[in-house]
Amino acid sequence: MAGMRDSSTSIPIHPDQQIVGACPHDCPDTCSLVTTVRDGVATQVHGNPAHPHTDGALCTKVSRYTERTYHPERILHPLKRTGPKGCGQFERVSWESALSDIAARLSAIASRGPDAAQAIQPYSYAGTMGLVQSESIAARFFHQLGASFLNRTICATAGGEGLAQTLGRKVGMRVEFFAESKLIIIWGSNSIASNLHFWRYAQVAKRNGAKLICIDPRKTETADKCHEHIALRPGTDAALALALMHELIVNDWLDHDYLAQYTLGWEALRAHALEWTPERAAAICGIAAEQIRALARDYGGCLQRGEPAAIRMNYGLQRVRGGGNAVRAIACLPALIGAWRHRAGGVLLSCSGAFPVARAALERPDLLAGRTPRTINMVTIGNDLLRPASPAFGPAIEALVVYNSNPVAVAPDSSKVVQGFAREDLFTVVLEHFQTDTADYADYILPATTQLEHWDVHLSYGHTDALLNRPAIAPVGEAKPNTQIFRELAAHMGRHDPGFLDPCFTESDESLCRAAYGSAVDFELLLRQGFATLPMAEAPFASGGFPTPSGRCEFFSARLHSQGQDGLPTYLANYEAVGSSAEFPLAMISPPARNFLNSSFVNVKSLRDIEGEPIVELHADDAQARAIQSGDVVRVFNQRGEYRCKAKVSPRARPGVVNGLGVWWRKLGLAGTNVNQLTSQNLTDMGAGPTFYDCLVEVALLK
Ligand SMILES: Nc1nc2c(c(=O)[nH]1)N[C@H]1C(S)=C(S)[C@@H](COP(=O)(O)OP(=O)(O)OC[C@H]3O[C@@H](n4cnc5c(=O)[nH]c(N)nc54)[C@H](O)[C@@H]3O)O[C@H]1N2
Ligand SMILES: Nc1nc2c(c(=O)[nH]1)N[C@H]1C(S)=C(S)[C@@H](COP(=O)(O)OP(=O)(O)OC[C@H]3O[C@@H](n4cnc5c(=O)[nH]c(N)nc54)[C@H](O)[C@@H]3O)O[C@H]1N2
Ligand SMILES: [Mo]
Repeated sequence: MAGMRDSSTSIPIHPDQQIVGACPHDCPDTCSLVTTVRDGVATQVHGNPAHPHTDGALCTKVSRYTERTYHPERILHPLKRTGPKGCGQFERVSWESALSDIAARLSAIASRGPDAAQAIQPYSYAGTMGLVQSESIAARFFHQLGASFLNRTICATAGGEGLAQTLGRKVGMRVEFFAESKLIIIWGSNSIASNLHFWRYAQVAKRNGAKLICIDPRKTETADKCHEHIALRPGTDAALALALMHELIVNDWLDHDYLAQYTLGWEALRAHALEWTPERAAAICGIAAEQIRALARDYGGCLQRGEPAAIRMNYGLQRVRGGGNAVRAIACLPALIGAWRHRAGGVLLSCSGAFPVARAALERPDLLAGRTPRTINMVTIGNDLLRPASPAFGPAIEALVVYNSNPVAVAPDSSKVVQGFAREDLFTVVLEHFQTDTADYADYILPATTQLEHWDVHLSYGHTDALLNRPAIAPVGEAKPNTQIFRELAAHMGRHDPGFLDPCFTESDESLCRAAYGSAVDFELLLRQGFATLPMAEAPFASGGFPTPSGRCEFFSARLHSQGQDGLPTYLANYEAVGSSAEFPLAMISPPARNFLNSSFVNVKSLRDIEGEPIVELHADDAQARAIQSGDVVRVFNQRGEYRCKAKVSPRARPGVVNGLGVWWRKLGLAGTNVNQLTSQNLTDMGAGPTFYDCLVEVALLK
């Protein structure tokens, strides 16, 4: 792009470059970014106006991206621990010394016997969603090593499995068509905070007369802007969905033709739903039966008027024991009224299943060469780090390599997690941008590049465009892309195991970017414009064609049934249901803070200033009963631990439910705690996911 001209002299000055990239964060929006670079320095990041979903707009967090990249606390060179674990004392070392020591330590473990490398555990999630900087060279590295697998469950597996068992995989409506819907049910999602670009489509629909209904225990900023808000108790969504079906059935607001042609198990579901009167569900959900009837009138009314009805689910509702079943129950609803017949009707939770990612080409599972290492669930890392060797478990975890994740802050049941990370006999390597709570426990911290500094390709779980990220600037300090760190670590491992000298460990990032989609996405188009829309039907299930074994929307899942589960979507009470404990009477949810992304950005001061302090929102009745006022420092506690924060008496909290917002860095919170001090390692009904929002607590003034 042409540089600016000084009007007095007409001499070009400071020609700015505009580099097109992609937002790497774990967010459904996956925006197309444009970074302005002057003299090798990124001066600004803004939303790409040429990308329809981004439409030139970014969230507050990512529009501050240069503040994060050039943060004075960026880790700029490898660090080696000098003090006790967790105290955060490190000294600068060279890459050569760090990598050769790490390779020697890992090789020593792996060389003890055929399955010994299982004592080495990778731990990663979606710090970057990039296909290349997440599991490409890293996966090859751990496959070659024979390290334990990691089941990456911490976010979405309950809902993902619920969708897979109902619609076939993570597929759904195309997000842009929400703009044409006449009824939008926003279910378990604070879209303004965490799915802003969907919200823009919902706003268009609203201006064109659509009704918006929000189903969420918390009166979020999204609920404020909807016509109606149903503030149910956490973990009761399946009961609500079944009662909604009940009303559709008794009023005969059903698309009988769609049900007959394109669904499986209707008679059984019908009988099951008829047991769910609005009164029965209302008592469980803690809402009025009339609200359920009104919801059914709105939803069934769309069928009667021939108007499209759409549901935007998000992952908030599946972080409870029955999360998979809840997603299943909701995913069934569009088929009852034939909403899928319209391109602006149906449901969307995630559309990531639409992307033809060549995972095997990136990850090379063939490097396992017949070995089948055990799998560790990332949600239970707290318990697993503390487990001794046993025939059932295998070896104790002796080495941990963490990248793209901050488990000490984000994993449930922090006291266990911290205890595990504090083990003096655990060798821990953390690839990071910052000295997070997790990095404090590392033996080595290795500096990783940010999105402005490396290549990548992306999918999205909230729209159907593939994106390319070009590096805008050179790596800051001595930082290296994750891929490069694993390439160099592999080269050092090659001294101990020649398998690491395979050419697959020298493949470049650009080559990996090309390999990620193979020929399924036009890479030249990605290079030219930064994004490429997947070819997809506008109304994918208008005439059935679900990617399930039967090709139908599976109300009844034979696969679930064969696993000993209920084959029909059903309501499962929370592990920690309201009323089940006299000691801990309040349900706590801990949804995202708008200006953080999980625990990312907590250390960006301008964003932390907007969030203020760690808070727990309480309803006035619950606050009054405990003589708590806004601004008081409180203890939120249960059998697992205690979290200190400030109380905020707020109409956003419903009676009996408190909201502990955001995953703060422990060391930036009060008394070195965050909300995961309270959450449990219990797993969801499907997908072995976390149950962050299935958690009973008590709140008291700090004496
Ligand atoms: N700003 C911001 N954006 C984010 C994130 C962030 O931390 N900050 N996180 C990102 C990540 S990792 C993800 S997975 C996505 C999606 O992440 P989600 O967690 O789905 O994000 P939200 O939509 O903000 O929050 C979920 C909503 O569900 C509500 N909720 C909690 N329990 C229940 C329940 O039992 N039933 C119902 N109906 N609702 C419930 C919460 O009050 C909250 O408003 O968002 C991403 N986007
Ligand atoms: N109580 C409670 N806990 C939760 C949630 C909740 O709602 N409530 N949400 C859960 C959810 S949905 C999720 S997805 C998880 C998220 O948990 P994580 O995936 O751990 O997400 P972040 O906390 O954002 O941490 C990501 C880290 O990766 C680093 N990173 C980013 N890019 C790169 C890179 O290119 N290379 C390297 N080496 N590092 C990089 C960042 O600096 C950051 O510290 O948290 C879960 N925890
Ligand atoms: Mo997530």
